[in-house]
Parts: sequence; structure tokens; C-alpha cells
Amino acid sequence: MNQPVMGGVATLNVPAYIKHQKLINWVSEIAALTKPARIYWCDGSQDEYDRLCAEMVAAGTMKKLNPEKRPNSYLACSDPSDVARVEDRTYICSATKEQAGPTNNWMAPAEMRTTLNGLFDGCMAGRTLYVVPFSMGPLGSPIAHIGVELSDSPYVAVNMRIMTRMGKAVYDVLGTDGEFVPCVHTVGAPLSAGQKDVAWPCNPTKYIVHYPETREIWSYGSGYGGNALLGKKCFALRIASNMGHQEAQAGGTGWLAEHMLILGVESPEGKKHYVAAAFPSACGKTNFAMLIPPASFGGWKVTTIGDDIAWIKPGADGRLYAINPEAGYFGVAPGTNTRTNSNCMASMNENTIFTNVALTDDGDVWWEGLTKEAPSHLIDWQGKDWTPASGTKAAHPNARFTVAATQNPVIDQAWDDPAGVPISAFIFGGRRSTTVPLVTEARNWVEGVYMAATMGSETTAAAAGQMGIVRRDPFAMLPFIGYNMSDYFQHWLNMGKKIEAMNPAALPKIYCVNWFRTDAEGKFVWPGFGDNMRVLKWMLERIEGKAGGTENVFGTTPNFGDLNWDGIDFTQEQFDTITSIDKDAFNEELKLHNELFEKLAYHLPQELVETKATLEKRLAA
Ligand code: SAT
Ligand code: MN
Repeated sequence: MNQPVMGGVATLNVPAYIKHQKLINWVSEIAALTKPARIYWCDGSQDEYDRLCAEMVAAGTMKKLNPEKRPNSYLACSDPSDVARVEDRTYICSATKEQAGPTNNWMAPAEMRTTLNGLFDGCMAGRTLYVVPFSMGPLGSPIAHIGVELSDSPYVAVNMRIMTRMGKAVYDVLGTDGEFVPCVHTVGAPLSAGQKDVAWPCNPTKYIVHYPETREIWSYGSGYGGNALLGKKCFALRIASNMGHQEAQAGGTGWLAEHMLILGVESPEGKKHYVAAAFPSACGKTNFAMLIPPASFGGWKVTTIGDDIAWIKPGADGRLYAINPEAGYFGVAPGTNTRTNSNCMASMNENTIFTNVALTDDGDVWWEGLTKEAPSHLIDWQGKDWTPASGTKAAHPNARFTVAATQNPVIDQAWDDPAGVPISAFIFGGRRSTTVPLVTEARNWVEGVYMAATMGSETTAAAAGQMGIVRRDPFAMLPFIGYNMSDYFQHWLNMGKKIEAMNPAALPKIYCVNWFRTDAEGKFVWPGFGDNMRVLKWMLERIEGKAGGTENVFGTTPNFGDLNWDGIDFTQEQFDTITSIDKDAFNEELKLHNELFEKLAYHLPQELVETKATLEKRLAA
């Protein structure tokens, strides 16, 4: 099939192994709209990856790092205006505004289509349209889903090869009429004849658009991370959360698509549990997922299933089974070093794409926090000479690395298991310098859902906008729930009821944690990282009915003596600083819960309102 695309210059050149007519027609249609100079069908091979990277090096988009220091690795530096997700440009275009809810930007689908049709018309001129087939989840797994991204960014194509199961084998799963989520992406920078390209093309106008009814994603103007790698937040969270909810609406059990890492933890006696933990972007999910227990915790092992996203479905035994739909990590580089996450450091020894870190004089990478002392000279993420006296950051605070999950030295044996792993506990954590204690166990599922629903967190560099202000970030999903947030809460409450009806013992426990409490000087009190194992151990012992705790206003919290302090100097006084519950602060906090509930009044589950009333009574007592 080599027919020219209507109205464009490219020919389709469909490989003979693709037999899916609807897919072919769709590519043809998008090419007719976007008018690329060429169409290239990715096969996902190593050869192809190497070739695309070499082309980007020639074009100035990436630099090849010193192969002796960092074999087969690259550095890409973005346009300074294109460094993070753009939440205010992200839309959920459901049929009605209520379906998107008050926490999402909404526009009527027809209106948005008119806008986008204008923007996408000719947007790929002079560029190559890459057809990127990918599976979220193990190929052919009953929990997995397929997507195809059409993008004019080779950076997207190579990152998708690391982040997903990308390539030819996807077409075997699709066959002649399999379902896929169509994803269209452009950097929005058409090239006229003879015009020289820039290193990182993008457009000041940006749109990240989701149509939940037709399960489509359209992304315009950005080449960065979650804006452009559409399998990640757009598909695996916004569209997938819709799919799981729609399935329940249609009378099925439904499922959950969550912003969660999944880790395995094994005791010295060989007892193993899996837990899923939700934290907002850039709050240490990757570090927690690869945690190395303190030396004094001989025999305890932590292994990684995933570091960012979990798809979770009830199994026939009533337990919740989770898979990691991704195949790689797109983690935050700054702050990562051999002390904070040596497994992560080991995973990026080779075959890594770095984005917006600094370049050393010997052709390797550097970022703030990598070493105690900065090198005396660097090329910063904006390509400028940098010295410690420059007074600027050498790497962007949201600089990232992209690596295959298989490079993680502590990858869990079951990470690729199509059946998923059974979840024993959910952990929800925000970044809070005050108020929220180190760890709290919910008394029951409803109280746990309340804790997750009212979670607050200080904002980070992962999203464009002001940093460090507390915002409500329910379930760490504020920017990622693809439908009405109150309906999402209800979906979680219903899931608990369904599990309880099937097998009450299978209901995971729910915990709320905060690693980020500070002292009077503003310094973190809790050491975090590997020492989070102390909290994890307490949770596992609670699950097994072996650890103590005290009931509080807000669930059950450990006493100083309930945690293991071997190998650390941590005083009762320090412990009190990060576990104390200040009634005044909590009363202030409840006002913010009120604000949230007022905003979410439409469809807000009555059970959450009642939980708040109980909490208020306890606080007043
Ligand atoms: O930009 S991403 O969405 O890929 C990373 C993040 O914000 O968690
Ligand atoms: Mn994330």
C-alpha cells in the first residue's frame, strides 16, 4: 500500500505485516490532516532505536555521551519553555462538563475538535510522522491495553520504546480488528521548504486533550514527558481511569488506574507482601520503589514492580491484583545519588536517555545532588557554560532519565507477570512540612478513602506553575483523574464493598504517610529513603496482626516503641516532632477538607461527609 496521502506529499508505505484496515485508514486520515513529509512505521528494533538516536545527534536534538563513561546513552536538552507537564492546558472533553468535574479543564468535544482541526492542519509539514504501536502492560495480558501514537517527534519514538512494550509484536496482538487507543501528537512546529530545524521544536500554544467517550488523545505543542509520551499519564491514567470506571458503570467489577508505585517486600522469614503507594509527581516514588533497607535490617528485601503507575483489578479470589502498565522509568534526576537510591544509579549506567541534566567536560552527566561537590565546569541544561559560581541550577529541577525497567538491579521476578501481583496495602503520601504525622493506619476502608481523598501536598517542579504551595491532591491523582472526582471517590468506595462481599480478608489496609515534616529551622526531621523501611515494616506487622499502635483522632499511629530503631540515632523527641497531632493545625486542615468537599459537592459520596463529621467530633472531644 504505497498510495500517496490525500493532500500531502508523503506516501503511506504500510509494512506488509500490518493487517488492521481501520488502523491504516486512521493513519492515512491523520497524515492527510497533518501533512508530514514522510511516514515511518516503527518496528521497535534496537537497530531502529540506534538509527533514530544517531539522526537526533546529527540534528542537534541529542548529544551522545562518552561511551566509556555511559555506554549507549544520550542527553537531550529541551526548549527552556518546555520542561514539565502543563496542567492548565490539559483538557478532559467528555460529553458534559459534569462528567469531567470541577477539577478538570473542560471544553465541549465538538468545539475542541474544531480548534484542534485548525491547529493540526499541516502541523507536521517538513517532518516525519512516526507510527508508534505500544502495549501498556505485558503483551497479550488480559489486563493490558494497546495504543498507537502518531508523533512527529523522534524523541517521543525512542522514549516510548523504553517506556512501553513498543514495536512490531503489538500488531500481532491487534490482528485485523483489535482495539487500540488512538494518540495523536505533534510538537506543533511545521517546517517550510528549506527551513532549518531547531534542536527542540515546540510551540508556545499547547493542548493536551482527552476524549473519554471515544478514548482518543490529542496533544499539541510540547515534546516533554507526560505532555508527549502519551502512553503514560494521558493513556495509563486519564483514559484508563475512565475505562475502569466505565466498566463498573456498565455492570462489571471495574478496575483502578492509579498514580502508584508497586513494590514487593520480603521478610527474613521469606514472607512476601506487595504494596502500592501513591505520591504526587517528584515526591520520591522511584526512590521508595527501589528502597534499600538499612544495614541493620538484615534479610529484608524490597523489589520493584513499578515506580509510577498501577492498573489494579479484583481477581476471582477477591484480592486486588496490580500490574505496572509501563516498561521503563521516567524518573527525576536531581537529588538522585548512590546514597539516596543506589539501585536507580546502577540502572542508569548505560542505555539511558537523560533530559535537561548538565554535561560534564568528559562527556558524562551531572545534576544537583549527584555529588557533594559540583564539578568546576559544566555545560548546563540550557547549553551554557556553568561553574559553581554561576548561581543557577546546572540541571533543571524536573530533569529526567529514561531507562528500561529491566536495568533495575532489584526488579521483582513477577514485574512482567500478566496476572499481576496481589496487593496487601495501599499507602498515600503527600509532601507536608507540617500537620500530617509520619504514618497513620486507617481504621477501615472508608476512613482510608477519606484520608486519600483529602490528601494535600506542596507542589513540585514536575508541573509548570508555582512551587511549594499546599494544594489538595486526592489520591495523588488531581491532574490525572479523567472523570468527575466525586465519582472517582465513589468508585473506590464501591470497590471496597465489592471486595468485602467476595472476601473480607482480602481487603487491603490503607495507610497515610508523610516523610516531609520539618523542624523549627525548616529542616526535614525524618531521614527518609532507606529508613522508610522502618515504617514499611510496621505496616507489614500490622497486616499480620503483630505490631502495636494507638488509636488517634485520625486512625491508628505507632508509638515510638512500635518501630524498629536498630542502627539509627532517632530520639523519642524527634519522633514526637513528626508524629504529634496538633489540634489547632488539624482544625485548620479540616477547613481545607471542607473547601474541597464544597467544590466536589456534586455526587460527593455521603460516606465521606459522615467520616468528616466523625473526625470533627473526635477533634472537639
Ligand atoms: O512528565 S511526567 O508526567 O511524565 C512525570 C510526572 O509528572 O510524574
Ligand atoms: Mn508520576
